[in-house]
Amino acid sequence: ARAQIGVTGLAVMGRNLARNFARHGYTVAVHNRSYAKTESLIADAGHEGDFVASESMADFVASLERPRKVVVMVKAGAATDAVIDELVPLLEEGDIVVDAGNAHFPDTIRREEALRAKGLHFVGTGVSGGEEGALNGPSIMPGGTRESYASLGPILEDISAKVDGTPCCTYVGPDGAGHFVKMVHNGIEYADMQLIAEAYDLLKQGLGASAAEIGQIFADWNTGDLESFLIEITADVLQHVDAATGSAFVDIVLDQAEQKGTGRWTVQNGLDLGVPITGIAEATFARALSGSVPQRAAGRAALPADAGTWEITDRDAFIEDVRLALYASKVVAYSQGFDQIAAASAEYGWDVDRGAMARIWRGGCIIRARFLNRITEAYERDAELPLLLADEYFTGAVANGLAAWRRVVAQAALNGVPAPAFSSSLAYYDGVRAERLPAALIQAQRDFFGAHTYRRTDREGTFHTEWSGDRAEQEA
Ligand code: NBP
Repeated sequence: ARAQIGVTGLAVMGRNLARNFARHGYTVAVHNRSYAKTESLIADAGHEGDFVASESMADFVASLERPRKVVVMVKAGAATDAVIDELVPLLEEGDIVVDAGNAHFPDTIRREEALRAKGLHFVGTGVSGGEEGALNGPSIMPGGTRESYASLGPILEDISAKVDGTPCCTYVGPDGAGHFVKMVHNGIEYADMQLIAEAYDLLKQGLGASAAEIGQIFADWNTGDLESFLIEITADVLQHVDAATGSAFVDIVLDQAEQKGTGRWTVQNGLDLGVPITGIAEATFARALSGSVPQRAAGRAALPADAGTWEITDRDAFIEDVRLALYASKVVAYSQGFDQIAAASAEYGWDVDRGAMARIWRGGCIIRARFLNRITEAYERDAELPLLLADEYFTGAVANGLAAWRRVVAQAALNGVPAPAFSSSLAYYDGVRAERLPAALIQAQRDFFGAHTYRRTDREGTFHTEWSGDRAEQEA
């Protein structure tokens, strides 16, 4: 037994993670259900480091130093359970099983409990950054016990992305916390992508600009507050020309967005916890609308094009308005996502450090961005910050763009351009800062038809009005 870490599941992600470990000087045990992938890894990358290849799971486990550290990188769901079932009888007390796939956090809670009962550590770990990140340094979000992190953490930190010398990996919290945070990361990614897509559409329709021209605008934006991986690749994609037709690449791609499900999980959990993650929800529904083919055909045929026509006199001012609206909407989407982490942390007893999450997302992952530093700083000022938007930096940043944000949302509505994430973010902003909400009327209605009771602004207690009788009020 000489390998310090093992990886089972050698499709794109596992293969690249194994190479990343090896390139950092670790002896890596490698295994895959079908041996061909193991052989191909050794043939292609065997020279990059010290690999111990095994055809059987038993040999793979035997090749690991104790306490064994086994990274499982297979398709999330039933495959993960199948691999765990095969592994567990071969392991001994104190060994660590790391699930680095995209598991749904309730599954991770279940698996952690089952393995803990057998004296094993189960570390549900979010890994972001796609295949490129897995090879060159991903953002890593490990859950599980602090005890397991003591020996596993330094290895994961070693292979993670680094920003200013700081690893993009830290202990997240017990059982499902790591996979939960990865799920919210993906939800925020959905919101960020949708906001960028809406900004592109507004520039396209408002200015009649070409994809390449808009690509140049995004490239300019990437030198300021919006600097991020997603803005950078957007500029790149928009400037790409399709070889077959000579058209802008984006113009030949079918406009039906797909999803693998992490956005849906995030929204479902937002509903479960009662956290208004409207940006993520709108982004998920926008993908669903894009894929609603018969509905779109019926809508195009039957719904009149009544909208106005754009009249933009100052091109540069409009571009700056869209940039400010994008930044403000993005702040809202992130604020909502961090709210969801806080709510889940309280609900499931995880004690997640939100500032640390922003820190480990600065590199390696899809939502890496300059602006995450601002989030870390906000939670350094106040670790219990109830609303990220209310931090002094973000209030300033949003106030600076507020008039522009309102103009952009209004123009989108007047000109019939769907901007669900821009407009719902603005509605959230106005809702969360409102002195008084019409929720008072909702409560009155609920008491009227269902005797659901209400509280009063002027005294303590719960009350019900006899709506069908004399309308006297009783204390409930
Ligand atoms: P896939 O998600 O495509 O899974 C393929 C791997 O799962 C192969 O090694 C396959 O073995 C193995 N596998 C399956 Br399928 N069923 C199995 C079973 N019953 N028993 C044992 N092994 C089984 O691979 P991936 O794209 O590398 O992703 C791996 C994980 O990483 C997933 O959970 C994914 O959600 C997550 N993730 C992916 C990305 C990304 O950018 N792709 C990013 C972040 C996280 P075989 O070779 O024998 O068929």
